[in-house]
Amino acid sequence: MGIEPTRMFNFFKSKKNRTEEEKTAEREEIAADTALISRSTTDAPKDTAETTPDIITSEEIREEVKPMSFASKLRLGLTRTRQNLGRQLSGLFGGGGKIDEELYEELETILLTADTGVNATTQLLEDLRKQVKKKGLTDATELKAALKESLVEMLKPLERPLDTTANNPFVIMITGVNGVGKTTSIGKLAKYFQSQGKSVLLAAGDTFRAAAREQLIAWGERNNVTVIAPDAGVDKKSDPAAVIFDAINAAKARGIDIVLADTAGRLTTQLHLMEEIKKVKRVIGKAIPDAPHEVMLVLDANTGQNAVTQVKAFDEALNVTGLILTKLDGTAKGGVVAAICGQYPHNPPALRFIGIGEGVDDLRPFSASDFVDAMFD
Ligand SMILES: Nc1nc2c(ncn2[C@@H]2O[C@H](COP(=O)(O)OP(=O)(O)OP(=O)(O)O)[C@@H](O)[C@H]2O)c(=O)[nH]1
Ligand SMILES: [Mg+2]
Repeated sequence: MGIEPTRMFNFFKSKKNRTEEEKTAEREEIAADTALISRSTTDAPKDTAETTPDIITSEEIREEVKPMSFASKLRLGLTRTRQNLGRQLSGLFGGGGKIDEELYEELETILLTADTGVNATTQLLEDLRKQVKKKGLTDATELKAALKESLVEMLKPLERPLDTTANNPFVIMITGVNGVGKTTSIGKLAKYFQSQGKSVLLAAGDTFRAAAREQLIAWGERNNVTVIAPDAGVDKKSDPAAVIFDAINAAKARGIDIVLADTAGRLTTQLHLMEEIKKVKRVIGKAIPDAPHEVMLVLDANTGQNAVTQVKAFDEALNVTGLILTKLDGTAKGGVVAAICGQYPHNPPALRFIGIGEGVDDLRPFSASDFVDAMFD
């Protein structure tokens, strides 16, 4: 947005052709303002010398600037989930009392509001009832520990870290709906694999948005990683499958360990785009017969129950092997992790990583017990 040429001209003209009268008026105005400012500073109470200055010890400063551990960050990130769930559970269990049907019913409502989903909630309550019977629990205060135990047990099957050692290059195809954090997660993953001594190559397979290419190249530069991207000067949109195919061949030639292939965001209802992503997968298989070795679906924790629907639709189209759950920082919907288990009670897809911030280090392998600890007070 710029100033229109005519308006700009008038502005200069008016500045230049002001009368002496106008100039004097302006000088007086400025002088009045200055007097007001100096008066307000001289009139200020002189109590600054009498108050004791804040003393901050160097230890406190060091504590303040110390990089936070991932566990503390996870705890901080899940504050809203914890406040939502924890406060209600404390209200329910804290005062003690009998374990009766009314209590189970209230617990059911609390779990559902934390986006745990119907299936997972039913499963959790069943497990809790079993524990109460087996351990002979009688008081409500004992239920919190029991619920934590049930949750850890439920989430444990999600905890299956990604093993990339079986293939070289190991090809990871990233997919998901728009804006969930695919490209950001690729940047974080590049750093993660590099820290394990692995070489990484990025494939800019999101040829839909012009900015996507630049975004990935920026990540590549920051991490000192090669990015295979379509030529910026080409008008016609490049075929994402072809870009990723070239990237895999480049990785083979260079002896790279990991290929991270970005793709454009798409809604599961956009059938032509779902067909396109299936084609991307097929073409990857032409570069290396058993590739992609991981089809990673990125989910935004803020979408709550919708994330479960996305897992189902992408799994049907692509056979998803792993998940990344992003933006757990600042959401009250952390219970969605349990909802995913509820959808796949026997064999849930592996939750490989969780994202708890926009920084390059804000991605870590999922741990069920750390997660549940961070969810509760
Ligand atoms: N707070 C927070 N923000 C995140 C996290 N992961 C990604 N983001 C932000 O989410 C926004 C979208 O991220 P992208 O990586 O561009 O998402 P995308 O899925 O590649 O988007 P499209 O390519 O447009 O579909 C950016 O502002 C990221 O910084 C996270 O774990 N926490
Ligand atoms: Mg992207």
